[in-house]
Amino acid sequence: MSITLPIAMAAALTLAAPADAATPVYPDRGVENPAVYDFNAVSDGPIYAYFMGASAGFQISLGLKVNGVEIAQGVFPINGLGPNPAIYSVSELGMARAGDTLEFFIDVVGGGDSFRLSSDASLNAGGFNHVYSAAYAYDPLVPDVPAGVFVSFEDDPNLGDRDYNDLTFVFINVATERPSPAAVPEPASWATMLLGFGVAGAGLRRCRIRPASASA
Ligand SMILES: [Ca+2]
Ligand SMILES: [Ca+2]
Repeated sequence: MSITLPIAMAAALTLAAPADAATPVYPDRGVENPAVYDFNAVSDGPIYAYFMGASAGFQISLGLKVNGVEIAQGVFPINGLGPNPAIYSVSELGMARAGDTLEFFIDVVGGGDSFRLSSDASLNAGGFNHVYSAAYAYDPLVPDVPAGVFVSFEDDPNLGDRDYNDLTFVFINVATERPSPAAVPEPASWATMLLGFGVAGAGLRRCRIRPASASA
């Protein structure tokens, strides 16, 4: 795609990611994605969603459940539910703690029906898998979006074309696998870490004290 595209043509493509960006693409179009993802929070803090584009005719928005509790819905509405979001724009979906179970979902209005499709296939009609996920590496062509977890949705309730590109995001502070028990630090590592925290804490205390003594 050339950068000399007429402005009108470029404007019509604003919801689609540029072809030269390093956005993952579902490799087996036409086949249900067999991969199952265990989405969970990496650390205590906010979950961010970057909007990476849409290829959908339905009205769709994004939502999130943390440990089964809905904390966001109606985010990034497209196709008439609200003003279409700017590509690569970001939204804070809410807070989670390390290891919390995350369920992303889309609410869809279209085809004379409205329904919710979850990243947890067991919650979907027919048990269909409606998401594809892959690691997203930082792309210098897309400087607004940090490295994270790419997730794209298939919005057809019966899976339809299985292109898994109908609504696409990069999520931050999200992992697709729980850390294995083997990844828990050994006691010696804990001791080192705690020592590190102690040093960091002492540093923080010094930082807090310094302005007070300077102003005295
Ligand atoms: Ca599709
Ligand atoms: Ca599509």
